[in-house]
Amino acid sequence: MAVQPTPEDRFTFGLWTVGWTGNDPFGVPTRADVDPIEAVHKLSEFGAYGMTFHDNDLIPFDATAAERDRILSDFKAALAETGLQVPMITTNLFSHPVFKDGGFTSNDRAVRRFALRKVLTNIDLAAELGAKTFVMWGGREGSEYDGSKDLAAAFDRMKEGVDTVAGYVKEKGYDLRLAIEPKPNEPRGDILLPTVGHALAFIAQLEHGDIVGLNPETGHEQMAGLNFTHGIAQALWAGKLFHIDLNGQRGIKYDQDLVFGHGDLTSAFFTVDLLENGFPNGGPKYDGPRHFDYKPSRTDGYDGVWESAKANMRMYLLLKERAVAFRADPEVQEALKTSGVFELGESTLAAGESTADLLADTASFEDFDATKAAERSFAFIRLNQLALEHLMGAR
Ligand code: XLS
Ligand code: MG
Ligand code: MG
Repeated sequence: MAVQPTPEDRFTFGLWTVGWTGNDPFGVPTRADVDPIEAVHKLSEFGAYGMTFHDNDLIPFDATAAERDRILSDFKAALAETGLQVPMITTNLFSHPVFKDGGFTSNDRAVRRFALRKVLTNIDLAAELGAKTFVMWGGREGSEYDGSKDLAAAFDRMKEGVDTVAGYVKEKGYDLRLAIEPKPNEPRGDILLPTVGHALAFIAQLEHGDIVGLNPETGHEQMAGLNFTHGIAQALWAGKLFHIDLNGQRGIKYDQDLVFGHGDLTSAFFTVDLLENGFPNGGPKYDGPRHFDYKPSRTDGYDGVWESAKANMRMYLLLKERAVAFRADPEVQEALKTSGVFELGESTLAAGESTADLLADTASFEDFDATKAAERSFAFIRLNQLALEHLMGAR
């Protein structure tokens, strides 16, 4: 089937995705470094909307000010030439050995101050490039041994760090929001803010939580055995789905970062259904970039790298086509109705009904026939079969 991505689809890629050279804990790189300028041209040629990056994907950790300026000016020239946008940037607080015990929550205060300075510099760069989202993935904010961290102090320092950065964004008047990216483990044994739920609860404790939301990643929730679509649904419902990292994962294991849809395909279908069609009873919808955070397998050369970039967009567009057809199918609408999906959109108490009114309503309890109500078949299997048939192109 012919699908052609265009910038209107708002597909974006991390420079570190197509730029991953294949090094893993057991092996050295299998590919040469990618030239960021070439990556800009390739992605734009394929129909992507934008590119994202960690500061050090583009600018080496130890670059001089002059080197930094030259790299940025070449990069900006490539962006201007292609029209590719930079809607998000993020900071590398995990590669350099100085961050081996974390950035914002390192036990070493001098490291924490250095990490904060690194992030604040990068916030200025985000604003300069017109990014609207600043992702914060705390890959090294965690531990291997429970006794090595005062966890309450670690949460205090994490809060202090995020609030300092958010306060700086406000002080500068930047049109930028922060998005925390949860992950349960890897590279640390356990990472703080391991899931969407933990991160949402953390944001509620912040002073500047109004401009702090989430950047959930498909595989990160699935590494914990959790349902990614449920995770982004709760973030959306809370008004906190600021950005999204789409990829593929097969069950509870290391972070596979497969092409989107190459992991749990059924889950990917429902993710796209939610992103494109929204909740069946209405409600908040995601309108940000569709950002791919994947790793082209180290078995592949650059032919495979570029093909895999296209594959992410193609998988998304094919799933979108299937998800739109699913919702438009009159049989599906009928099945949704039979299953009570629209009934769930009705408030449980009537408009203006008080708790006293409910207590006085004998039909709701004293005269309620629980045995009869229990006989209802929700017909969820038929509904799911319809979804899978649409997904398989059988309808
Ligand atoms: C790693 C994360 C990382 C973030 C950005 O697992 O997915 O790539 O998205 O730092
Ligand atoms: Mg990942
Ligand atoms: Mg990610």
